[in-house]
Amino acid sequence: MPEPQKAGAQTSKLTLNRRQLLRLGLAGLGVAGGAIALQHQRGAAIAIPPLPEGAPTHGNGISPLAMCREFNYGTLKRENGRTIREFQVVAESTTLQLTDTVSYVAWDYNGRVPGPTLRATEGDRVRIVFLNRGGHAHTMHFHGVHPAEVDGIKPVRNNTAAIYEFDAKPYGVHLYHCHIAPVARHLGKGLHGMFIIDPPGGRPPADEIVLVMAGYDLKDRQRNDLYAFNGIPDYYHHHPLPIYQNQLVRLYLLNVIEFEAAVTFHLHANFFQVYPTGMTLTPSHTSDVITMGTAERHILEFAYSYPGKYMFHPHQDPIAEAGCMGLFDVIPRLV
Ligand SMILES: [Cu+2]
Repeated sequence: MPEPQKAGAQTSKLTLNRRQLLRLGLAGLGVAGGAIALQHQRGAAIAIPPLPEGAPTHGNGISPLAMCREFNYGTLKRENGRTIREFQVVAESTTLQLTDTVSYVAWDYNGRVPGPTLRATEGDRVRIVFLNRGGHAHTMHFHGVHPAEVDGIKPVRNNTAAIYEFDAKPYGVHLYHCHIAPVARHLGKGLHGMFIIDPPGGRPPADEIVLVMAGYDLKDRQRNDLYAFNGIPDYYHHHPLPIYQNQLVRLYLLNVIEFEAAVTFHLHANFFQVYPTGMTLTPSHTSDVITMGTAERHILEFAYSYPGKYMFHPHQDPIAEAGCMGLFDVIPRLV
């Protein structure tokens, strides 16, 4: 039975008991489906278009069409008079069918690339119970403000567990990733995901969508051969992402492409409002292209006036043409 590693002084009193570890150990892929809630709509008339039938999963266990609107709010627990938002994350290894001819052994969190979109509200006490079953040492390093002891740089050996516990702050769109060297390899093989901290009062209602841009260095030669939104190259190119005409879309956009100093994101036939790092409630500016370094992320908001299919992609066209290409399918909404 694996022994949990202490992630730091803050968590030194926390020990996974045998039953908890057993539950984690047996949960396996099932963890990916646990504690997942669909969007908070806060009572507003936000509608999500039905997804096309039969969208393939390519080994992720979840279609990127569904993944982009899936948020993991964890499980709320009450301990010593305090509410804890607890997440369970398992590092694994999963074979992804990246293209018709390329299958790839990814390293992943909860059986999917990118990992689950973890979501909390500023001020929440969050606890991430991390079990490493990936076959190599891995970690979870969160961006945000927290003590050094839970910064996720201490290796968690295969078949051991760690607990990261801290107060979620500040609000914004953040990320987590493995921090074992070479980080570009561990992160690039799939060990990355988005960490959204909502402002205490929330944000106005919108159709909320997550897009993570990543690259695949298939031959371990420090350069990417394929790129993707949400794990699978060209997925939204072949399976356009439906959104409703004239309805606000809130895009949580993260760039984790290694080996490129920066990439851009361009939206066709529209303009978006930019909320830098999601750390403001008012937009900084409006554009149809934004430049993002590795690990940079923003909230972009827009609505489409006209139905039809519209591309989104980096404006470095070779990157777009190597898989980082998608389409929004804007559907008229009958009211
Ligand atoms: Cu790792």
